[in-house]
Amino acid sequence: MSLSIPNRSLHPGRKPWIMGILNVTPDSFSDGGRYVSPDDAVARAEEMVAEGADVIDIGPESTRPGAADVPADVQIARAVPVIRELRARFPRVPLSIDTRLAEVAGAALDAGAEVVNDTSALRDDDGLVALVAERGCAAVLMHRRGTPATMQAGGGPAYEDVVEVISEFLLERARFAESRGVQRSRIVLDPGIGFGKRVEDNVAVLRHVERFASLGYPVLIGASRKRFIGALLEEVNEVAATDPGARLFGSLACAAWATLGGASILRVHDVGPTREAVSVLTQVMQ
Ligand code: HH2
Repeated sequence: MSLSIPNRSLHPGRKPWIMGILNVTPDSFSDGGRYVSPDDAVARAEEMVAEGADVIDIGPESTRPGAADVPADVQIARAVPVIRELRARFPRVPLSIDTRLAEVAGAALDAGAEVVNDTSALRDDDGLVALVAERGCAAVLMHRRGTPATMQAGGGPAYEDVVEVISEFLLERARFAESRGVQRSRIVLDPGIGFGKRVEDNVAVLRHVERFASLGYPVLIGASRKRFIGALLEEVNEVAATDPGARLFGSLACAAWATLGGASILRVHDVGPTREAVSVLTQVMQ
C-alpha cells in the first residue's frame, strides 16, 4: 500500500510516518495559543522537523468538543503565512492543512501544502471533493459523528458496533471521493479518535486498528494527548485527567499499539518521543 503525495511520493512500510501537529489557533485543546504568531509557529515546525517529523499538519481551526466554527478568511490568515514560510524553508517536507473548508484548502494548496486533512471526510463543504480531485493532492478522510459543537454532548453518542459503523463510513467516503475523481492512491482513512466517541469507543477503535488498516487504504491514527488517555490514566496519574501535557506516556502507548496494528501515519504533538518509540518498536517487529 502506498500513499502518493504530489512531488514527494512516500511509501508507508512497517514504519509509520510521524505527522507533527502545528495548531495555529488560540484555543486548541493542547497547544492552543502557543503558535498563533507565524514566527512561533515556524519555530515549532522547525523543532518538529529536527525531531524527525515526516509531515507537518497545520491546523487553523480547533475541532475540540464544543469549539465554534472559524470563518474561512480567519483560517486563511492564520495558516497561509506559516505554510508559505515552511514551504520555503523545507522544500521536501510534506505540509498538510487541517480544514473542512474548500476555500481554506485551496489557499493552503496555493501556498505550498499538498495534503488536505478533513475531519468531516468531505461532508461539510460540497466544494472540497472537486478541489482535491482537480489539484491531485492527498486527502485524509476522518470519521466524526456530529459536529465539533455537538459531538460530545452527553458524553458522546452510543454505537451498536463502533468499529463496523466507522469502517462502513470510511469505505463509503473513499468510494464517494473516488467517484468524484480523487485517485485511490491519494486517500488516507482515519477512524477519528475523540470525535463523537465515548472513552470505550475510542478504546475499541484503537484495539481494532488492524481492522481499519485492512480496508485497503493507509490509516492515520490521532490519539495524541486526547482526553480518553486522561480517563484511562485516572487511577495512576490524576493530573493527566485535566492536563493534556501529562498524557505523553499514554500517548506513546497508543502510538506503539497503532504501529503494531499497521497504522501508516501517526498524528502527534510529541514528535521526538514518538519517533524513538516507533523506531525501537519497528526494529523489534522486523
Ligand atoms: N484530531 C484533531 C484535529 N485534527 N485530524 C485527523 N485526521 N485526525 C485526528 O485525530 C485529529 C485531526 C484534534 O486534535 P488537536 O489538533 O490537537 O486539537 P484541536 O482540534 O483542539 O486543535
